[in-house]
Amino acid sequence: MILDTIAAISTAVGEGGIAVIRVSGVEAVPAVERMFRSKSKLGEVESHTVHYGRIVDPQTGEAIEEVLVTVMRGPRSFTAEDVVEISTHGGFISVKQVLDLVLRQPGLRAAEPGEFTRRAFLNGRIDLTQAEAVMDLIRAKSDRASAIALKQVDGRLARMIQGLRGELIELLAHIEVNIDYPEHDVEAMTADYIRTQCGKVISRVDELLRTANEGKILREGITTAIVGRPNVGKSSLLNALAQDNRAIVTDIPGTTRDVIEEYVTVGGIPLKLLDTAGIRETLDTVEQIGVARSRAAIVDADLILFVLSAGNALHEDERELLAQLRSRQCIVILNKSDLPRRLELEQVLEQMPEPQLVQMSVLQEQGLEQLGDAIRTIFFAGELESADLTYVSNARHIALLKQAKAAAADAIDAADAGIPIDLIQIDVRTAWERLGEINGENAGDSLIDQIFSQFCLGK
Ligand SMILES: Nc1nc2c(ncn2[C@@H]2O[C@H](COP(=O)(O)OP(=O)(O)O)[C@@H](O)[C@H]2O)c(=O)[nH]1
Ligand SMILES: [Mg+2]
Repeated sequence: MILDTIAAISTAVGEGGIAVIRVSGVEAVPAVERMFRSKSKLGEVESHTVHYGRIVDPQTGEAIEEVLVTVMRGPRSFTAEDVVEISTHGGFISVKQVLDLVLRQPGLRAAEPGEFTRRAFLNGRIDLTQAEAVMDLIRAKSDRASAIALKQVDGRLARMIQGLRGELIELLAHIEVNIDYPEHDVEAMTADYIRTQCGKVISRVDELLRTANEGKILREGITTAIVGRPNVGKSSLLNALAQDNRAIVTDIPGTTRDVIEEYVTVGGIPLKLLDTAGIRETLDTVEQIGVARSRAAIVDADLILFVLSAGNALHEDERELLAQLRSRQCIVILNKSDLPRRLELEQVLEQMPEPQLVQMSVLQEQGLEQLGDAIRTIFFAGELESADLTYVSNARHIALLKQAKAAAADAIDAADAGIPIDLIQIDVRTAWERLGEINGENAGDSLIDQIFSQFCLGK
């Protein structure tokens, strides 16, 4: 049982149209009612209704804010407890004053980061995968990442994991009976049952794991470095993809000196795009540091967009870079294809035999779509899976799914080898426990602490 009532500012700190203070727990309604002057008596209003009024310090009678108060009674609320949300004018001071006043009420204390979501979990309204998805949703940097997170908030993965655990618990019960009443023919049946149930679990876990790679990409984005000689149009490309003048573009070689980072979506795929300093020999100290950072970005990137200018013959530096990039996920972009062609394609092919090649003119906004196609070809074999798929994208889930699968496979091997049922039971139980760590039914306090500590305050 959770007894205390918690409160925090749930909107981002800073100036804004409105700010929201969220209060959750048994004291939420009476505490806010004490400081709320309005036609409505909060203790008597219907759940899920909004009320206009003023927040007044009950001790001094001083009016502090003009607000809207929303009352959501448990269990139909975010935390499954009574929740009151006070919407104040945006800004910092008055929100803080209202919060301070709320926190002065008996039985109230400040919420810790993630504590509202944690209560939703502890009260059984959501499982751990759903709680983690709430965080993913907040952090999502692309439409797709957000759509995937929303499905998970909705409980898709939760239901799947529960289903798998259900299969295993049936099996465990069956084994239990068999251990208590050992008869030979039942034992043979049990070995068969182990094979079918564990087989089912393995194939469904495999299905989930198949989405892991794509899920991770769609969630976190592909780290993509734009590299090439100075003045080939790297910063122009970043700006075109970001639809913003994010990087400075000039015709002076060596304009970009630091790595510029921007999240963009190309052909439905989120990229974490890095614009880098043009790679060349230079005596300028600052530019030298920039070039070193470009080389470091190349090492870390999942994908490299190597930009060449069609209007220039291949430079020695480019020849070298191409050779280095041969074994990497790389797309060669032939930019400035609006200019008379001076670049000879054969020279590129000498260094990189089968490049993904995209002709482009950033200036004339040509070739950007083909770039999206090329990225899809590399990472998704051309097609994005239907948006309907349940993705696992969280590294924690992926690791646990693999462990559960390994335990289920051990159980089958043991059954095939004629190992006594009570020993096989251990493997089945391990698989069941690992799946329970995913949805939190079998997660220790320290794991739960660690997950919720990553949340922001007020969520
Ligand atoms: N003709 C032509 N010029 C371009 C194209 N893309 C970029 N530029 C020009 O090339 C110059 C260098 O561009 P910039 O993006 O700063 O190159 P960076 O040094 O590689 O980042 C600028 O004057 C751009 O306007 C293109 O497709 N065609
Ligand atoms: Mg640049």
